[in-house]
Amino acid sequence: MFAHTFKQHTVMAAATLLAAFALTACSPAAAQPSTPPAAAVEAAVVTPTVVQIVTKDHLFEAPAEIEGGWVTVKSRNEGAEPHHVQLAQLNDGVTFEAFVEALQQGPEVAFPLMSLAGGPGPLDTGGEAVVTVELAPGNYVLADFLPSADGVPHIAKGMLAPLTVVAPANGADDVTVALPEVAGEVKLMSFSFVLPQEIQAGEQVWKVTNEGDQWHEISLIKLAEGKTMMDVTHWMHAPDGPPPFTNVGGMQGLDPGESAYLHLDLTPGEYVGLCHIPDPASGKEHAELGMVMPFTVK
Ligand SMILES: [Cu+2]
Repeated sequence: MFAHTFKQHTVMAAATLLAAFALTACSPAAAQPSTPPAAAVEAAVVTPTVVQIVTKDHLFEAPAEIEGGWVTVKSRNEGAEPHHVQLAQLNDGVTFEAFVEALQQGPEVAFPLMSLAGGPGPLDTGGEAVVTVELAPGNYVLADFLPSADGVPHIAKGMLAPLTVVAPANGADDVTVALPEVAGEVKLMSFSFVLPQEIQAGEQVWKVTNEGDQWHEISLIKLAEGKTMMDVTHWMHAPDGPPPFTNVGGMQGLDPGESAYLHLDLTPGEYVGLCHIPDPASGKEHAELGMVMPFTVK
């Protein structure tokens, strides 16, 4: 996001400079018409790279290497269980092997080694989700932290994969990436959500920004007909029968200050936004600390 804004400023500054130069050059006499200065420095506009990821029980089908910058990540769940795709960048010098070793020592050892870059949220079988995230070149992992019915997280069942992000071949400095048109803004705070005031059904993109002081996400569930948030809470504590909701994606965890784009195609109904990330201080899920937000799609 910062890079994008900076680029716009650079282009504008260059255009101003060129315009000033053109005025000086032309002032003594009426010169012959020339190309408008703005056109001379206009950057090529490209759309984000698209990456398709398939989740199964329990593995990711994904490329091992992709080009970075703004990337549209699509996920499709071909597993029987719900899955999400968390993209996380490993700190400089941290290898995949070192990260796996750290995970075996516990999250308090592994988590400080990574920053969260978003990703498609939880989906039920057959579900599809799309997000657009900014990925700086580096070593990443794809991870699924959702637990199976036996309580074991998918990350421990094979859903942890290395991903190398390389600099874009077309040279990020020469292009402007066309970001999605935004229909609504979502703010992730410690510990609450700000959602668009009115949410209409249909295709739309939300810009999701973490304005909190720690990792946050927004998982979206759609309540089954006649079910309430109370039913969801009861089911989450003691699953009994089919869930009273469906998983419809969302934006996986983002670092504080980061933004990403969540592409949605919503049908009318009752929904809830949730953050399942644990609070380091209390160990509680953010949902328990207030990050539960019911909303209606008309
Ligand atoms: Cu949170």
